[in-house]
Amino acid sequence: MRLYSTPTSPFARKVRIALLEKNIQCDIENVNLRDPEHAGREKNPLGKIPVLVRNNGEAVYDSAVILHYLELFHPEPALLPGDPEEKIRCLRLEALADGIMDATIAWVQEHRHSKDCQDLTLIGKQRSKVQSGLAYLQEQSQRWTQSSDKPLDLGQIAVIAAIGYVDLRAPEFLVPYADLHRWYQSLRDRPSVAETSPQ
Ligand SMILES: N[C@@H](CCC(=O)N[C@@H](CS)C(=O)NCC(=O)O)C(=O)O
Repeated sequence: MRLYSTPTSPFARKVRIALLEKNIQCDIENVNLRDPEHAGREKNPLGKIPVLVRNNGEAVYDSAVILHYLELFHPEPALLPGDPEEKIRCLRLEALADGIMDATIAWVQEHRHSKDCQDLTLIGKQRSKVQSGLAYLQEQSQRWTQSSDKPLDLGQIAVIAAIGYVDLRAPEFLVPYADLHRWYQSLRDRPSVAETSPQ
């Protein structure tokens, strides 16, 4: 299998953490998203990464579908709870974390424009999505205990990727959420988290 990725993509990080947690061998190919001809583009008509190319050549995207694929075809260790209620909570957490990533990316892209070209309404709107998402995660994180021998669940994997990305691009956003940041830091040395840390 081959994963088209970038070193900083939080969506690709979700997949990279899951691959490591499940101990699945996969070639990682970093692409340059600024290159209109990048290798992942022909595999996904949207031109987005991550894209996982299976051994039979078939492409799987987006990150949520890739995680689903890994769970179906490489079920051990399970990243989703068996109980239906817990499973939906876990998938909802993934959706929230993905939303935080989307809003952070939109905020970063707008913020990169020169000051006189920035859409301040958009910046404010995206920032507030990130903040309310983080506030909810902070509340949830009180219930998350993690031991190094227990696999992460899929929701937590997505949350790690989201917090790591906010920490990379706008660390000041995390300041009001010290407990959440502490939870993230407590996982820093876990191999799947350490090896995928965005540089
Ligand atoms: N919903 C998608 C989002 C993927 C995404 O936004 N990827 C970004 C990199 S973090 C990308 O490829 N951007 C390039 C583009 O939009 O052309 C997923 O979960 O995989």
